[in-house]
Amino acid sequence: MKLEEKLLAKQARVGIIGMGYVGLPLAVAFAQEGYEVTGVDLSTEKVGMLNEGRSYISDVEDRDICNVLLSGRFVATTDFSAIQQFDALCICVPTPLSKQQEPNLTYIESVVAQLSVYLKKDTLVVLESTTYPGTTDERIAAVLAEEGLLAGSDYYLCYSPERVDPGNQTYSIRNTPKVVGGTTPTCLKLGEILYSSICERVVPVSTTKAAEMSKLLENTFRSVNIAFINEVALMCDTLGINVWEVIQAASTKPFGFMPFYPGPGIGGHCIPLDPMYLSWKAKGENFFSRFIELSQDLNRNMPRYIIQKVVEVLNVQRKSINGSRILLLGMAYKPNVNDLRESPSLEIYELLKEKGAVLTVNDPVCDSMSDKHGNKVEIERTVNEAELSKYDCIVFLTSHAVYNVHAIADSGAAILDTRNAFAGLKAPNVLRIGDELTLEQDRLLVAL
Ligand code: SAJ
Repeated sequence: MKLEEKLLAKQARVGIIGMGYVGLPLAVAFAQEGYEVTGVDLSTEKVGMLNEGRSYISDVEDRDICNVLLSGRFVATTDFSAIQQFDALCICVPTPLSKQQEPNLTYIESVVAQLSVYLKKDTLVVLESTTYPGTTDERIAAVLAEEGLLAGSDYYLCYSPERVDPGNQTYSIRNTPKVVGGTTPTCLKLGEILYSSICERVVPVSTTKAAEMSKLLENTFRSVNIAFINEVALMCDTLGINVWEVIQAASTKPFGFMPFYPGPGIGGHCIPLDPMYLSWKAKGENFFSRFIELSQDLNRNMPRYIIQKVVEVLNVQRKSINGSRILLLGMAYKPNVNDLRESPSLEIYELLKEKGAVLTVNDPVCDSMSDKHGNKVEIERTVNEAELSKYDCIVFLTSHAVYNVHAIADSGAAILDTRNAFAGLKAPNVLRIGDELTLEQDRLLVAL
């Protein structure tokens, strides 16, 4: 049976390389659709958990894995030679940045090395990892061509960006449109057939570069707009205007405006990193993206702004950071996800620690944390509301749904709200970023 027929009949054997927040949901989706799926990962621990029906990804339930295991449609392995059995495979490995803020494609390169050994003829290969325009052509097609494997005739090659939004309860793989670019028209057609089985809408584009660029546009759009609203927050702080009120008012415009919100910085493995892939590639062609560099600078300096606000909150109480008891609420990079990667909360922790603060770290969703030296940091998993008044400052960093902001505000402790989570509460002891502090100082002093 030809590959196209196998894909249409869902008799193709599908391999997903990289069992992370992108690969695991994808593997489960294909298995639930009836394909025989093998998840390949370097981690024996992850593979072991998966084959025992246990998930380590917030958006994938244990029962989802158990069901596809029991149906015989899913198995996980660390053995990359399994590649030789696949009719189609999706590469969902990390694309981090180096210390010099340059693309680190070592994970992709090691998978391509395995492909050159095990790739079966006529297999469809799809790269999903977020990367700079040209990666699929230069780092997969060109490398395999040196081994005599020609994309479009010996195998088929596409790029299709992942659009996973961890914690999003509305959008899943099925109802999120899927962009696909192929190295040749036949490659594209096969990619469309594969993804049409699990996505309601597949969006074909002319080349793999266009698909790679579309993903970076999506994420750079977010990074630049978040940086802009962070700058507006600093401006409002200086002008004595409440930025949150201003955003709410601007959001009433039914067209031509899209709200973004200030915060303590940006985290996750996408928004802080992906724009640097684009600016690095552009720089290689002597194009310097000032927008991307500026937005990175603004976003990465927000933790220092938060420290400055903590100083102001303590100063009202005639206290210094050194020796003050400070509680950090929310270490995850965004609400309701067990993920600390690039979280600005981590930098705020380090900056306050350097200044001698006596820190308590709280996060009901994240189960473990290390400091920049790799030392384990105890995480308080619940909020002991009776004890909150002992803190000189509470810094609210991540709006986990389980936090009871009313009870936290009622503690009477000085609270620095970096997410406008306490909006609407008449609590003089709560001070917001991007708002006038001086007006609040008197009220805070009175409240304390
Ligand atoms: N953030 C703000 N202000 C905002 C929005 C976000 O400070 O107005 C911060 C968040 O707190 C977080 C960071 O930016 O620390 C990233 O936020 P995010 O919502 O983009 O979270 P991610 O990185 O998990 O999810 C993103 C996708 N998010 C959405 O589409 C809403 C999307 O940007 C990417 O498709 C996806 O990661 C990915 O994997 O590339």
